[in-house]
Amino acid sequence: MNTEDMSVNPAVQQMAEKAKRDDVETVWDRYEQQQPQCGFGELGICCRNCLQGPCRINPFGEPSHGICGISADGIVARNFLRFSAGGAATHADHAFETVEMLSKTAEGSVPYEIADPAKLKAVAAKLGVPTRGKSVKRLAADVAKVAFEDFAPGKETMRWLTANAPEERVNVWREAGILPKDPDLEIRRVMHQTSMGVDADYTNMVLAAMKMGLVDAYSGLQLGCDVQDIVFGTPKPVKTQANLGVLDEDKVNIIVHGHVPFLSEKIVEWARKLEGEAKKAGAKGIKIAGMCCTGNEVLMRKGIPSAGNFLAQEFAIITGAVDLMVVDVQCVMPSLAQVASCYHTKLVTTHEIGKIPGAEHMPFNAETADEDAQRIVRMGIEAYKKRNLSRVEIPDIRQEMWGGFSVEAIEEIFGCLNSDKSENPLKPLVDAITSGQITGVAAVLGCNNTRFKHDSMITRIAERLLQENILVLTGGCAAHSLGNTGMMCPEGTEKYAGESLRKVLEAAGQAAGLGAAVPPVLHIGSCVDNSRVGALLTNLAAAANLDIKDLPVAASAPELAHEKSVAIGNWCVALGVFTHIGMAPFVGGGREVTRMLTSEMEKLVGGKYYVEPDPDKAADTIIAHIKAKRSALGI
Ligand code: NFS
Ligand code: SF4
Repeated sequence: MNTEDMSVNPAVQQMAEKAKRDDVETVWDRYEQQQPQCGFGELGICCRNCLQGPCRINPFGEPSHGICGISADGIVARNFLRFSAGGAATHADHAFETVEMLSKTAEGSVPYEIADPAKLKAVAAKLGVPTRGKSVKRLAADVAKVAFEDFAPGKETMRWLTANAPEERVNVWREAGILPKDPDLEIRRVMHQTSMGVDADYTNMVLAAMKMGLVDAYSGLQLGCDVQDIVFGTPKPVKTQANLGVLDEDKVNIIVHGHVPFLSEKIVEWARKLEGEAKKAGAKGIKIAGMCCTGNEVLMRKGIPSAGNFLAQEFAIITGAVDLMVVDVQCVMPSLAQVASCYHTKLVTTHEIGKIPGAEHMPFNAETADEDAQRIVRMGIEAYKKRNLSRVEIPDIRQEMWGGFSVEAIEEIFGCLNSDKSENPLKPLVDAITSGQITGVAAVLGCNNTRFKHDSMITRIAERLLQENILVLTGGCAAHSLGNTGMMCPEGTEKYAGESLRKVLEAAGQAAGLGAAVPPVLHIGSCVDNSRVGALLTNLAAAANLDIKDLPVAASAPELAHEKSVAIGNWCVALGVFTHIGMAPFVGGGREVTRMLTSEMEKLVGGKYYVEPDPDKAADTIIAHIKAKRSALGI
């Protein structure tokens, strides 16, 4: 494959050339080896849920049923539901880990502190946990207890759901029968429901998939994000840099990759403390760069530069300048061990469920977080000494990028435009939308996927939306893509935003004392932080006195790949949001399932999926949707 066809990012293209010269196999070589990919799988009409299979359906005739008698729609819905449960499980498990950490932090048995007592109080207040007269640690323990109860049986639904979702939505979900009881029960139930000889009713299973979206959102995203803000701080606007050029030839380069920030925060801390040792080893210091969602976490709170996203991970190592890459869970390519073995790079796995043959496994424990992080940073310094300078080539490409746009930060910034400070802080944003200065709000989120030229869909769609004066929120891998293009800094406002959007962003930047315009694409964080999109839409709807489903807003995961992105998509639909995805999540072989997801759901919950692999067509439709919502509101 031509390197220009792999990515729109010139730094990745340059490294793809180097990979060829260095004779390193990459994701794109394996992609080609997989062609043509199985058509049955792509349509979602193969089943191996029992040992009589695998069964597959002929989309054009016979066989039209599996051996047990299940229909194409039944198989498709069952696969889609299991896929959604996979996503919900990863986020719920991630969040559970953060709650364990919060509880241990409150006990004082781990070397972490509550960085944001104000957020702790705000979370407690929204849960109805009394705060008065309690010490920070006592309150943290009480909040952790409520969180643990959310995983336990015996209630109508999770407290994190009722505390965060608008009441109107909770009623809609109850009515539709998709209100989840607790994450562990619901995920277990889906495994049961989708086993052979249980559910054959596609409607029932599509609804259960929506329920998985709510599990994902409120026992995963919102819970994880709240706890991480409490322990590490709620993000505030921060300026940093993006792209492979952030790696530093003169320093020990350590990349933090994965998802759970407890490890990466400690690595950042110890990299600073061990600078002296790096200097003794002949380096000018230690450079930490972030990858994927862990990268977003440390970018949002610590201003750590972004090295890249999912499809850039191998190419970072191919620079020959990465001394150590440390990973935990999710979206870590097993191929990293192979790529690292072609250079001096040390690959370290740290999580008991995320081991990779060929990598060094160094268990990371909360109790010994400081010792573990020190050891890992020192391993990086050791590896630096073995760096082969003749193999080093760092693309001279980096871009200013801003992050840190939590809902709190967004409200603070736009609230500065209020002349009466007692007004709702989102009123200026609502006014700008009502007057048409801002056409609407769209969240461009999600992964990379080898089905698309790396970052091409994400960047083109965002560019088109900005031209139409639509304010863009981003997170996950999409944030790295848009950061690299320069859409996430004040110059991006000048270059990419439509005129009336630009004026609002300039005024807000000035009023808030940022010293520059607010970027037109706001970085809300990792994929767990997608809860911030839900929270912002909830607050916007409240400020406008409307339901979310009536707002001129949309969501898009143009290059979705992971099961998580589908679980999140299901939540967006259930929230009442028009949700674009770049490909059908293996449901094309079920005509009725497809119809439900892309049309029927709208009648039930107000949102629906829209599938379109062409970025310009997708942008046209998203823009038309937002404009139609405006007309319906008479604005
Ligand atoms: Ni989100 Fe983060 Fe990226 Fe997709 Fe993976 S890193 S949690 S799943 S690939 S955006
Ligand atoms: Fe075939 Fe039914 Fe078994 Fe699936 S569950 S493999 S369709 S017999």
